[in-house]
Amino acid sequence: MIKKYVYGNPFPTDAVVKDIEKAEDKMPFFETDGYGGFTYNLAENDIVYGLGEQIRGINKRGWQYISWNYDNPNHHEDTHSLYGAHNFIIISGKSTFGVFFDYAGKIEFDIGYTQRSIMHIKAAKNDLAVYIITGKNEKDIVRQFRNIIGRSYIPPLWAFGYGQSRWGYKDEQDIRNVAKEYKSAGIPLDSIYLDIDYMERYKDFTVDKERFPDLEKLVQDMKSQGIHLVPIIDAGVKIEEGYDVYEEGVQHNYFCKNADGEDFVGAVWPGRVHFPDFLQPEARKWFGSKYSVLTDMGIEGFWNDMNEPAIFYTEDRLADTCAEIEKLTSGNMGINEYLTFTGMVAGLNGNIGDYDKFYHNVNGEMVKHSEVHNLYGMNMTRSAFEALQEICPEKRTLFFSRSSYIGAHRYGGIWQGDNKSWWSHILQSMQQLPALNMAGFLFTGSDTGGFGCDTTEDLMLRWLQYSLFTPLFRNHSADGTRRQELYRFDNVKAAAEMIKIRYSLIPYLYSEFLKSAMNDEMMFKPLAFDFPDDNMAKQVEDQLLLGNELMIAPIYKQNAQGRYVYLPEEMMLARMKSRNDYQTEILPKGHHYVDVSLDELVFFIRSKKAVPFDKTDESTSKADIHSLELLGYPDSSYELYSDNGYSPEPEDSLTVSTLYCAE
Ligand code: MIG
Repeated sequence: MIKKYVYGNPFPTDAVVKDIEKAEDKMPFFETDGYGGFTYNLAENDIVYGLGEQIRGINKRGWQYISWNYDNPNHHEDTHSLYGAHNFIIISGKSTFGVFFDYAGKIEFDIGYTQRSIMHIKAAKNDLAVYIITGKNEKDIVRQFRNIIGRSYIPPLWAFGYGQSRWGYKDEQDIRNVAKEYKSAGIPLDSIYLDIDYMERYKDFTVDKERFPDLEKLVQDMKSQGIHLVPIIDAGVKIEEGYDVYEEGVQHNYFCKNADGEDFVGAVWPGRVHFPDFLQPEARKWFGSKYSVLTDMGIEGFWNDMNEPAIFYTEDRLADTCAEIEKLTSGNMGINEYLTFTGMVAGLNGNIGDYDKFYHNVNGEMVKHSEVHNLYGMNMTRSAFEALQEICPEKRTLFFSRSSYIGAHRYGGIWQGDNKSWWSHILQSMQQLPALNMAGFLFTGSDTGGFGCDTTEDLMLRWLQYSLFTPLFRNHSADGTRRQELYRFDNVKAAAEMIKIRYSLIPYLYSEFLKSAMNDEMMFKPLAFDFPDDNMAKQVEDQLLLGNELMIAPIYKQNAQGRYVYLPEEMMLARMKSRNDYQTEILPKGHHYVDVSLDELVFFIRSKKAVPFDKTDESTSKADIHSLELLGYPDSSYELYSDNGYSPEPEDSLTVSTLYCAE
């Protein structure tokens, strides 16, 4: 059952798409203070799940989280905000229920941080809707919630292939080289990503003619090798006379305004920019229509970046800072002046005060950005998704975004933002998955190998052994870091085998993805969601159930030769060096130490189950369900969902077939 409680005058977020009548009774579970504060007393063993893309564990207890979409490439345990705002949690324990705080501005979740047994949620203003969801269990609560927020985005099948990306590919030759090297190393590849350098001076919807003289031909050449090019689109629009996007935006008032009604100026990669006012339906339509510049060249997928929006600096703050610095440096600089000076410079990027300085035009009313901040990225992807439904109505387009709010899951996927080549970020990504699925985000994954910092071969192999299970499977890294295309490592053979295993698993991953999207289920679940009476399962933070058949337990520690795994039931361990060379072994319920060498993938098939496995597939364009075998328990069966991989509605081409395990 879902009940909606309304406080004040909430800004419509469009997160919820079903009509739910406002409840008039007193909200259960929470004490409310009338100022946007909600308090719940946690019992000693209550678990709090959710918050989507937030840092820390699957169980969110013991930290404070702030939903304020934020570009933080240096995030770690101490961070409070990341790129997305996903204000849905489930409290599981003494009472089990779900709660969604539908609020477009800043909202804080103190989950047993200030006081261990108290959860306090505080919205910046008392203008929000709160949904309380009760049900049979956690999965039932998730299903009900997902039902009211609308079906999750389903990407084209090719988006399940392996992708190579790097910030730093400068020209056509770089791209052709990546394709060539992957081919000669015998590693399948379905996509190459174009980062900001394909653009002319970082201007959206332009192509640098010197570095990419004929993008259309490049797109075609790549496609003939089964490779899709996926360009990036940034939120900020460069201020430059003669640039159509800039001029049209100014002319039609499609950009965010400052308090004086002028187009607001920030600075990001292109230098000085305006930010499209994605809250205006007309502006969304206009910006979205621009994607046709690239789809006309044969492009079928995009990633949307910098849409928190990230702001390196604003002109006024820069001017103030410079003036202040002049004063600070004029005399003999003492230590206090020095600290003020460094603080001011560091404080330019992503300064929270800057988000008070611009406005959206919402039906003629100027709404301060900070009050609706968390909706910006969502509406950028919405703009693209809705426009592409008109531009290419016959097929799905790949989209994923960096910033998001619940509701954005209907328009595209998200990647988990700028991580680092740190072992802890494998675990961090895993822990985000179930919470993201709760919030509707199914198409997601991390920058495999790590974005910032220098990767190592062993980190890459272990990361592949985790990421090969995630729907979005992309190797991405930052300019200036160690190169990490798979063909650069000594043990390219092991990496190649991992990628091939991914292709063998795509029929399963895609099938479970479709089931999750169509039935409002989670593709990745904490163990306790399927084993609610198992107290040990509740404590497992580094293993996940994948679909209804698998459990994954990746290695995320350097130099580990294996790891401890908890099996909540008897399971079949599958151990693979390659898809043609594997062993299986049945292990009883309980704790096990499992050896896993660096070139080996280990995963678990749940009791009496099996998964489809394709030993030959090397590209999503050639997937053939007739070559599927079942891997798992004898006499088991699997219900396979498949479709043509591109129709906007999966129902239009869905086949459900039951596969039986031979012996
Ligand atoms: O300020 O486009 O998260 O994936 O490579 C950095 C360059 C801007 C941030 C994205 C990252 C991308 C990078 N971008």
